[in-house]
Amino acid sequence: MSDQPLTLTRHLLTREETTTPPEDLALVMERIAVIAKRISRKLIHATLGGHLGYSGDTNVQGEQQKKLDDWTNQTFLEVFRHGYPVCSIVSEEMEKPTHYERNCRGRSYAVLCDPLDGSSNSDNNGLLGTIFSIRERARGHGFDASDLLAPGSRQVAAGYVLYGPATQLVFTAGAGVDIFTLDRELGEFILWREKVKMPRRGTTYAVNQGNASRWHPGMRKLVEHMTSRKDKASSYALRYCGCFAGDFHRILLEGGIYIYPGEVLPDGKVTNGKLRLMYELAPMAMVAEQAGGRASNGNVDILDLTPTDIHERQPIYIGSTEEVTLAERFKPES
Ligand code: AFP
Repeated sequence: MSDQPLTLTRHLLTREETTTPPEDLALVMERIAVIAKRISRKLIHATLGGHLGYSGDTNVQGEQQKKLDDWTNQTFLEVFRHGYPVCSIVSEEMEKPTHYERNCRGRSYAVLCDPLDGSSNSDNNGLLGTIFSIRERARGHGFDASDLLAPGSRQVAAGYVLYGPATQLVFTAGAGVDIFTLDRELGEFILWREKVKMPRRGTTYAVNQGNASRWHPGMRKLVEHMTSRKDKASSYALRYCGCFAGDFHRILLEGGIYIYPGEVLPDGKVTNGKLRLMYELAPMAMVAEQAGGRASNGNVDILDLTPTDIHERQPIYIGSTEEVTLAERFKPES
């Protein structure tokens, strides 16, 4: 490690390129870093501590909650209770935003999050993540989230934490993508890579191929195209771990594409897939674009979509420019 480890907070306070005041970003990210450290520590002790399995509750999406889903969501709420200048939390696990009036002074922000991404991996020691998006609240906003229903291009910052062999925090505030690794002895996120660039083309694709019988014909043709190359050098390998943050991280560093398409139901109705626009897709799209990659719903760039609901879902094609542009050519969603 370098003799002069650059911590997340110092890095944020000493850069000049963002339009959002660096002090605000540092205050918000200090809270997110505390949450990430708490989750990282909890996960290390989760197996022997009896924190695995289902809680018996379902979330707003009708999905069964794991004990860790609930715990990580509560951790967000506890830590941001004293989280000025963040006055609202929007989470996958809560139907409505939680609002902290005491933090609402002057310029204020909302944090939108998937507290534990890939939670089905929690019972098998697999990869897990936390995805976050930071948006500035409109002056005079109310208790609801209506002012937040704006395109992802309005995010002021976004990123994710990946709990793997190392805990890493990936962050962008619109001036490139930086990756920090948690030094457990120091208890600090230390800058590992600055202004990361995603390769223009990759050699892997990530998709739940078990759903293929419900894909649109265009989506099936796309995967057929990607897997039909005879020469090994230009063919794609399938890599899918069931944690968006984990699959995306590989693509950020090595290139390729992650896909979660819409599905055609037996009655012919078409779904928007599984992933949520505001706290899963928009933040990852901001990271992808800032690293030189792309994110599309098959027709429109993810960052141009205006959500109509905080829990809206959209199909996603995200990763290297070449693969996302190739995917769009197959019109996978029509
Ligand atoms: P959770 O955030 O509810 O755990 O869902 C994980 C996820 O949204 C994403 O991280 C995975 O890539 C995707 O779902 C996996 O879904 P399938 O099990 O349908 O492949």
